[in-house]
Amino acid sequence: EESGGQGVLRPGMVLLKRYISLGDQIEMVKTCREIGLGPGGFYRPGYKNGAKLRLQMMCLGLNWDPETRKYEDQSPADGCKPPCIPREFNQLVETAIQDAHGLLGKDCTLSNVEDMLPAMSPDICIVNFYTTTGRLGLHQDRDESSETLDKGLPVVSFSVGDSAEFLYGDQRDVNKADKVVLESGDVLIFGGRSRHIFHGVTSVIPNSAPKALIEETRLRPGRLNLTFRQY
Ligand code: AKG
Repeated sequence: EESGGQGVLRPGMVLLKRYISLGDQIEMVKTCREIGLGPGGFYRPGYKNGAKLRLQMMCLGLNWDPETRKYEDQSPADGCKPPCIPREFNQLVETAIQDAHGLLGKDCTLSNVEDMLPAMSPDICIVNFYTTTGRLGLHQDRDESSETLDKGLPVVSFSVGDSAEFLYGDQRDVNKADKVVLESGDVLIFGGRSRHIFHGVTSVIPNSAPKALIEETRLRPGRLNLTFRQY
């Protein structure tokens, strides 16, 4: 089933369409490129079975290793400490959660929006770059602390560049999953009762990035995705 637009996609899951300004998207690309070329920067991670992920990744704050499924203090690619999360990224995450609360609050049957979608202070940012052939299979984000998972502290995801088809659902079954297109500037938040959803990226849509973004940044064809979590 395909979902179109802005709003509450399911309990605890909110999509803010075209939320990040073009100026902020441009800064985000430039900042990620600069950090990504340095120590603890982009690399092509692998799973335990030896298969490589179909994307480039770097972790900020803490390193998450898809091979061990653990958070650690150094990147497995070069042994360096993960770079810090830029302050302006975290500020954007905080205001996005507040604006999501504003949306949830419009539904007057909800007495406390924080029960539906708890607030969080990110200490981890995973930056993924997908080329136009990139993808990511359905999975759950469940390697954070049991406190975070029990409380349903949200994952906040920024999309920049080419659009992507994003699947989400209660089971690891693409046929039972819902689909939404994530475009450049979109912010997706999933916490509360949606914290454990299966989710993944089935395809990146070529030539769908805003022209001005490409002109200003010379971003390669593909999609940059930043997910923020609290360990
Ligand atoms: C993850 O990093 O866990 C993701 O699922 C990324 C999803 C996306 O690229 O939109």
